[in-house]
Amino acid sequence: MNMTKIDTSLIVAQNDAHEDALRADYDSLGERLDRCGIDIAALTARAAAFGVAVPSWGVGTGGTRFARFPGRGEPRHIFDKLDDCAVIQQLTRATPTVSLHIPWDMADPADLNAHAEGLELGFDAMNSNTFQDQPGQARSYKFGSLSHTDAATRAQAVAHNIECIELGQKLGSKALTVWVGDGSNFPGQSHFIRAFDRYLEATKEIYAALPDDWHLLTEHKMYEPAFYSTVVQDWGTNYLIATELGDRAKCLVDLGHHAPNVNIEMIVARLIRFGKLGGFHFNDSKYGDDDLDAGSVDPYRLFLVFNELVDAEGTPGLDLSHMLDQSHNVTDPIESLMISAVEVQRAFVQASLVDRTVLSGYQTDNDALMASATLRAAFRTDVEPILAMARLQAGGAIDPVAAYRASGYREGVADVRPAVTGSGGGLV
Ligand code: LRH
Ligand code: MN
Ligand code: MN
Repeated sequence: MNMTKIDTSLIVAQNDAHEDALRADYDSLGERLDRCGIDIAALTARAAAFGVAVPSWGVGTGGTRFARFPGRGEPRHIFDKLDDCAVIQQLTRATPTVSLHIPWDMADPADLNAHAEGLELGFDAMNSNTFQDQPGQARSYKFGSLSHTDAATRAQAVAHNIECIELGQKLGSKALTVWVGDGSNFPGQSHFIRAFDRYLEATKEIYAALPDDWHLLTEHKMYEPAFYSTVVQDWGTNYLIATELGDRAKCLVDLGHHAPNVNIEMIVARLIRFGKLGGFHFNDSKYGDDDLDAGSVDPYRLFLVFNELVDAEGTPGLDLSHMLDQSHNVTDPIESLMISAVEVQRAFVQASLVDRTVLSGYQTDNDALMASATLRAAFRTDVEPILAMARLQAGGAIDPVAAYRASGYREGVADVRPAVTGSGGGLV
């Protein structure tokens, strides 16, 4: 059963209005790329094969610790969230999977599978949550989870992660992403070495429960919610964790989790070199973990990250989980996620244009100016016709936001999903 969320005839009608112009732009770009020895059809197929997972939590309006201003038709539960994710995939054809957050999305796996199958969606990495307390939970995470001083609290956090793996196995997931908020707010509050030892010991128990064909992705973050020290604060610590745990433990890089001005693309290259890059949470930021739409502030940085990834293609064992991780406070989350998925795909295609033989020659000759110009030439190329053609050929929309707005989907769900009033802060 295919539960199409947007009427396909509407997409066809919308595309009809744009198709002639797209074909003209596509042909013209094709000629230009051909002069550089690049086959536009092959590049379009490459774009079409690219996918980034949508975070289930991203389709609800986000918030800050000050306030949350819900929009119309907020998803009530994971099944509404999956419906919204299906719209994103139907129109962009770039988001075939959804990344769940447990327990926010806890439901019967048979129901989750049936609903996702009907929407032609799959499940990507599972995300555990030991940074909030849940109703009825025996021990509190106020002072940490996997690194907590209390053994029973650590055991509870380990058990939750194993539960996430077990649920994920029933959903066809192949990775567990572990992010903990553990840390301290005051100098002296926590013993750095002992806290990290406790974290390692607990995380090894999770790793022991990992199926052979799974990855354990640990996600570092410099600060927040702890403001003085964080147990898994940077890529160095993350690398140590992945190395201590074993081959199937890899580092997840969330673009918003670094100090301002940090050279993230270089971290990416280092992790690739030592076989420890596992995946991404894409978003953009200006100041910290802003969770802004991918590519909205610094698209060149996103391109530079993909430049490393494309350069490393074919590296044995490089098998990445690409996910978005964003909070949409002032936009319709479906629109933001569609635009973001396309921006990530755009960076991938632009990075695929880099002439690596030429670049390597400039690097060898220490021709800094021409090396950087080679990258910028790829970044400046407007690959929109390739992205739009990939969508058109796959049954998506040439202009996803326009098609979405014309469909009236948001108004339709607002009629059946009760209005939600604003609240204080929070992620959910
Ligand atoms: C932490 C984080 C992590 C969580 C998500 C909700 O800031 O990036 O990935 O699971 O946000
Ligand atoms: Mn994240
Ligand atoms: Mn984050």
